[in-house]
Amino acid sequence: MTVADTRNAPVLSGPAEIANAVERICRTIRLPVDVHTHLYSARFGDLLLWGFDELVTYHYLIAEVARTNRSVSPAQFYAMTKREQADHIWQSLFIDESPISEARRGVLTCLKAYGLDVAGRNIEEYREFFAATTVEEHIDRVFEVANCERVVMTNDPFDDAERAIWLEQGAETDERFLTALRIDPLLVTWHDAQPRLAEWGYDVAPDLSGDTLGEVRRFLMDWAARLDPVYMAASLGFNFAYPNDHPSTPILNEAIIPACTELGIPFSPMMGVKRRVSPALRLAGDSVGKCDIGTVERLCEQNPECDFLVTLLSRENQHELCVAARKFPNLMPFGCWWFLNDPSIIDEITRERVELLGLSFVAQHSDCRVLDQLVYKWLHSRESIRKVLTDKYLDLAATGWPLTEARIEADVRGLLGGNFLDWIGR
Ligand code: HDL
Ligand code: ZN
Repeated sequence: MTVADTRNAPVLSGPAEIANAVERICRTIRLPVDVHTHLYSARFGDLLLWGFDELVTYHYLIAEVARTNRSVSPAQFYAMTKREQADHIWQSLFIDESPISEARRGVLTCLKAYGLDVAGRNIEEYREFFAATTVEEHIDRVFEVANCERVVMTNDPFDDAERAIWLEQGAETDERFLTALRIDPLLVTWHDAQPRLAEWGYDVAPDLSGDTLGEVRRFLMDWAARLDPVYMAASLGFNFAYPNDHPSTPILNEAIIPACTELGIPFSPMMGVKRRVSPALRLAGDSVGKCDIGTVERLCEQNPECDFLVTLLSRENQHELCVAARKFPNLMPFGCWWFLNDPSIIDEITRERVELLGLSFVAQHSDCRVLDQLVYKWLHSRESIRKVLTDKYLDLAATGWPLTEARIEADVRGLLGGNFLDWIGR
C-alpha cells in the first residue's frame, strides 16, 4: 500500500470537510491503472472498438434489446449491419423507453462527457463527432476525459488476428497500454489448444505425455518475453475445480504457476462464467454461476510462492472471497466484474471489502470492450466508491482518529489500481 507522509499535514476537521475531501479526491484523482480491459492500442487497428455504433451495440445492450423488443429475433438482429443494429438498439432502448439501465445510462454519460447534446438525441450528430477524429486522437481524448494513466489489455495468443500483430510488430510501445497474457484455452479447451501449440512448434501431446508440460511452460515464457505481461489470466467456468483429474491441474501446477512465479507476476483466475446459456445471443449469451471458493483457497494455499489476482463473477461469492483474502496474503481480490459492475452491487461489495480487508484490495476494473466505456465505467464507479468511502471515513473520524487529505488520497490511489502496481512492483 502506498504510504503518504502525513505527519505534518493539516487534519480535516468535521464531517463536511471530510466528505468534501473524499469527493474531490475520488472525482479528480488520476487513475493509476485499469487492471482489466479488452482495449487495444492504436496499432491493433480494428481490434480496438470505439465510437457511437460500437458503444450502442455493446453485448450488454444486445441482451437488453433482445428482451425489450421481441419483434426482432437475435438471429434477425445479428443479420443486420452494425449501423442497423445500432439504429435498432437506439430506437428500442433509448427512444421507445427511458434508457434507465446501467449500460444505457453509460452511453449517455459518454456523450455528455464529450460535450455532445444528449437531449437532442441526434445520433447522426453523434456519429459525425466520432467520424471527425482519428483513433489516435480519440485515444488521447478518452484517456484525458477518463483521467486514466494506464490500462491493462487482454492479450490472447490464440486469437489469430492479435497473434499476427505481435509476431509482425513485436513489443507494445504505447506506455498507456500494459499487457496481460490471456490463456483460457490451456485450461478450458486443452483438446483445442494442444494441436495449435504443436503447430507453433511446441512438442505437446493430448495426454500431456513426454515433455508436454515443459513445452507449455516454454510457450508461456516465449509469449511473456514478447508481451512483458503484468499478469497471466484465464476466465474459468463457475464449476472449475482445482485440483481435479482434468489436464488443467498439471498445466497449472507444472506450467502456469511456475511460469508466473519465475516471472514475478500473479496468475488471475477469473471464475464464475456459465457459458452460452443462451446460444442465440452469442457473446451476450453467457451467464453466471456461484463457484466453489475452495478452489481459490486451494490455489492460494498449495502455491504460496505465487500471487493470485482474483475476480469472481457471482455476487454470492463476494463475501467468501473477502474472507479467503483474510486467510491468504497472496490473494488480491480485484474489481466488480461484468454483471457486478452496477452501482448497487459495487456499493455492497466495496463496503464489505473495506470492512474486512481495509484497503488491501483493488476496488474496480472496467472490463471495457469499447474505448469510450473507459469514460463512463469510471465516472460511475468513482461515484459508487466515493459514497462508500465517505461513510467509512466519517465512521473512522467519529472515533477521534485524525484524517488528512494526503492520507485519503494515498488510500484512494491504492484502491483504484495503485495497490496492484505496488503489489507487482511496477
Ligand atoms: O472473459 C472476460 O474477460 C469477460 O469480461 C468477457 O469478455 C465478457 O464477455 C465481458 O465482456 N464482460 O464484461
Ligand atoms: Zn473481461
